[in-house]
Order: sequence, then C-alpha cells, then structure tokens
Amino acid sequence: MVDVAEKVETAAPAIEQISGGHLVAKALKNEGIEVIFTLCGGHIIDIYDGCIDEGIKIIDVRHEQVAAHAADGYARMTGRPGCAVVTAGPGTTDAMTGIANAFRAESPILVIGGQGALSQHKMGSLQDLPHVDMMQPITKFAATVTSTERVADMISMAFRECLNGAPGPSFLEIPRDILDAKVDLSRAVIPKASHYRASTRGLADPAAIETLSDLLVTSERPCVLFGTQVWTCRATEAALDFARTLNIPAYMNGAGRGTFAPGDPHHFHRTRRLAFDEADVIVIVGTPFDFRMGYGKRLRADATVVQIDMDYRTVGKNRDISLGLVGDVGRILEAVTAATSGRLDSGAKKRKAWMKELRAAEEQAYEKLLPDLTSDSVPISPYRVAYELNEFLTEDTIYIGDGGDVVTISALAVQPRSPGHWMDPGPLGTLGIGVPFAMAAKFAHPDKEVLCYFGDGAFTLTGWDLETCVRFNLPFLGVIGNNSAMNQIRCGQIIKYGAERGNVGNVLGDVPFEKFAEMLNCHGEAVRQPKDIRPALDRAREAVAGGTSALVNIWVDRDEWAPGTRNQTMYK
Ligand SMILES: Cc1ncc(C[n+]2csc(CCOP(=O)(O)OP(=O)(O)O)c2C)c(N)n1
Ligand SMILES: [Mg+2]
Repeated sequence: MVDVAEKVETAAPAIEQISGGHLVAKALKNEGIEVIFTLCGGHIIDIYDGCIDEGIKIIDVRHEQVAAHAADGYARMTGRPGCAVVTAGPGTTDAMTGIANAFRAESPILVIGGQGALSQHKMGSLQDLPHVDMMQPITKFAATVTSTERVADMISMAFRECLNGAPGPSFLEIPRDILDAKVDLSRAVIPKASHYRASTRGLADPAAIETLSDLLVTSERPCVLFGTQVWTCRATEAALDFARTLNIPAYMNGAGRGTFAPGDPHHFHRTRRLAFDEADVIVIVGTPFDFRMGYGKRLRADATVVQIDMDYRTVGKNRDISLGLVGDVGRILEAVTAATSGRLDSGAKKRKAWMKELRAAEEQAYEKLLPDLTSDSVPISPYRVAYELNEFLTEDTIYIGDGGDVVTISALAVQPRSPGHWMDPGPLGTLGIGVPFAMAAKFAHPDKEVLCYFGDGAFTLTGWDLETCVRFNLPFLGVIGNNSAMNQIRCGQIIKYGAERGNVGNVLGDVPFEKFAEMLNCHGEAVRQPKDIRPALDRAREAVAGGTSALVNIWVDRDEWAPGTRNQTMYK
C-alpha cells in the first residue's frame, strides 16, 4: 500500500499550458494595449478569452472598417499603438480601408486577422483568403504566425515594425489551429515587457543640425510648417520653443494643427501661400511633399528648403531640397534651437518686419472671409457653420472632420485650441473615419469633449457605430452639414459636364439624421436657420455632458463650395 503523502511526491508536476489566443492577450498586455476594437468571428474567439484574463477591454463594433479606424484613432490620441482584431476573409478585407488609412497617416496599429487552420491550408476552408499578400503593400509588416509557441514573439516583432521610424500598421494572421492549440507555457516564447524593442528616436546628423542653425540665424524671412509628426513625436514644446526663440512664423497642417493656440504671435494660418512665395528659408517639419503641398512645387524657386522627417523616404521626395534631417522631429528641433542659443545674435530681431508683414496679410485675409463666415443666408451657408463651430470649441474639444466639402470649408475657420485636438483622416482622405475616431478619442480621453463634423455622405459610411458608442458609454457630439449630396464630387462633375450631366451619381436623399439619433436614444435636432445653430449646439453639448451622444443635423446650401473644391486643387 502506498500512502497518500508518497503518492503526491511521486506524481509528475502539473505542466501549465497556454493557448494561442491567451498568448496573444499576454503579448498585447506587454505592449500596454488596454483595449481591442473588434467584430467577432469563430476564428478569433480564443483571443477574447485571453483578453478577459489579461483585463484587456473588448469593444465590439458593427463593421471591421470601424475597428481598424478606431485603433488608428486610439494610437493618435494616446501615442501608443492601437489594436484591432478581425475574423478571417471578409472580416479582414473589411478592415483593409482602415489599415490603408493608418498606413498613409503613419499611425501605429496592429491588426490581427483570423485564418483557416494551417492543416487546411489552401483546401478552401471557410473565409480563406491570401490576407498577407493583400496586406503587404499597405503595412510595414505582414506575416502569418505558424506556431503557437511563437505567437507572442511574432506580436513583439510586429510592434517593433509598427514603431520604427515613422510609425505605421502591422498585420498578423493567426490560423485557427495555431490560435486554439495549447502548448506548455515553458516552451512559449514570451518577450518581456519593455525588453523587446529600442527607441528609434534619432537625432539626425549633428553636422546637419549645425548647418540648419547657421541657415536660420542669417535668414531674414524664414517660415516653418509643422506637420503631423510634430504631434506623433509629442514635440509641441520643442516646436513652440523653436519658433519663439528664433522668431519664425509657424504654419501647421494635419495633426500639427493646434501646436500653437490661435492668437499666439507665432501662429499663422491664412498666409501660407504668401510665406512660401516670399520666404528665403522654408523649413518643412514632419509632412511629406504630397498633394497637400502641391508636391513641393509651390515654394519660392530660389528659397532654401529644409526638410525634417522621421522617414528617410520622405526627405527629398518629389522635389530637391537644400538640406534634409532624418530622425525624431522634436529632438531635432530642440537641438537646432540649442545650437542657435549660444550665438550672439540668433537673428530673431531682424525678422520683426517679416512677422509684421505676414500678420497684416493674415488679418486682411480674415476680413475678406468674414462676410461669408457670418452669412445669414438661408439655406444655411456651410461657411457660417464653420464659423459657429470654431466659436463653439473649447480648449478641451477634440475636433474631428469627416466629410467632403463641408469639412474642407470648416478647415478655413476651425482652429483647435490645444495640441492633438484635431483629427482628420490624413492623406488617404478616407470618408467614414468620424464615428470610429470619436469612439477612440472618447475612450482615450473620457474627460474631453469630442466633436465630429460630418458630411451627410461620410456619416452614412460608418454611422451605425453610433450605437457602439451608446453601448460603451462613449458619448460624443456629432454635427452633420447636410447638403443631401456628395457635394465635393458634384462640384467637379458640374464644372466638367454641366448642370444636367453633373448631378449624376452624387445626389443623395434628404435624410433626417436627428431621427436616426433619437432611434438610438441619442439627442437629435435639425437646424434650418443660422441663428439656431448655436443654441442647438449648446443643447447638444449639455446632452453629451450628461452622457448622451447627440447629432445636430444642419441643412446647408448645396450650391456653396470651398475655393479649393471650385479650383479642384486636390487633384493638382
Ligand atoms: C471612402 C471614400 N469614398 C469616396 C471618396 C470620394 N469623396 C471625396 S469627398 C466625397 C463627397 C462626400 O460627401 P459628404 O460627406 O456629404 O460631404 P460634402 O462634400 O457633401 O460636403 C466623396 C464621395 C472618399 N474620399 N472616401
Ligand atoms: Mg454632403
């Protein structure tokens, strides 16, 4: 007879096992991921089970495009990578638009897609598609995980790629048998939190820093453009210090908007063309020479052009430059400011006249625009809506633009009051980012007000996820500039084909969006008179503060367009 104590001693020690889905959750937790945006599917449920154990929140949306955009929005708002988990086949293809948007916008997201079992590879399993091949051109890294032991290891690899240099998306597909299988915990490769990647925030060539500071101290009419990477690098302080110390007029685009508060002596907005025409030194920080910059062709021909960017591939692309610096834009700006501060004369004083000239032109441009912005016409002018929205913003309002022409017009007037409080899709120009960005912004910053201005066309692409915002208590204030049309496109068609053929394929129905809001237990109202805009916005603000999302449906004039739309500059 063997007694009980003896039995315990001789039994083999229990071997702890772990499944692929739980390894996913462990790896996400190691990277500091606190939430996944997802739409379920049988291929991916083990990841949810792992997330429950790791305390990772699961926000389940109604379209995978929303999941990917929300991950993108979360990354922009927090400075940490966002994560979306989608099922195989159509779940993954639905997410592609969001991944592509993050790719063009340099936003670090990890998208995990399900896949049929490896044991059924190419046999025609349910929802099987060549995801990795499809993702390759729109990600920094796309791969299949082929062993359960290496699930967490591959995730650390994907994050390393997301966050190297200019950030961007990674995609991993995990076949169902790999995800569901259990392996001995001791055999699983689980890189330790904060021990599997290094900072790649480089400081550029020290010689180039010296050259730039030489250029700036002798310049009489410099200007600087702060683009999205100023926010990506959280370089607000460095940018402010650079422009103020050297006395350089600053323009902003993309997520760089809000770096300087409106009213700051170095904040310029309406005179960029003049500055680019007349400056002797033009410093472009963290934004590519793409269509938004006329591919770099609209800069004074004999100006000294300096480009600072996180991505070597962006520097010198589309036009020759005088000097390029690659690295973390904040650290580079800090170094340049420091390099000039030891000098007897930083040149700041001699630029007073230049600053004054631009300021006068800035005020003149605003005066010219003011009658449009304050128009009392009915139907309401989209310019008036833009003006009212700008007046309505507070320091704590995160402003999101999702639409065509009404949003383009809003950019003429709306100036975010704080850094990181402006969100637009970025250079992919994707309609439908609004609701997912609002969802993510509210999740990341529950104490802030989130306001999204939609075109009626854009809202309907992802608008059903207002319900997700309700379900997860993420209230935001939506304003719809409703012209019952895809008006930005309609404009170009009318110019090209005349009124009769121009109103084809772009005219929508008159949708009472306020009723859609009410159906989802949100606050909804319609506005038809200019004087009613502000009171409606105030009531919506109150509803949102009380925890209820709101939609203000403003009927706007369909025959009013932004100057850039009339001139079709986005295609030039
Ligand atoms: C996903 C996607 N589809 C199509 C387009 C092309 N597009 C650009 S602006 C626009 C019209 C948008 O209409 P709406 O949101 O109502 O704004 P409006 O121009 O009417 O003010 C379209 C269809 C796009 N940018 N993104
Ligand atoms: Mg419209």
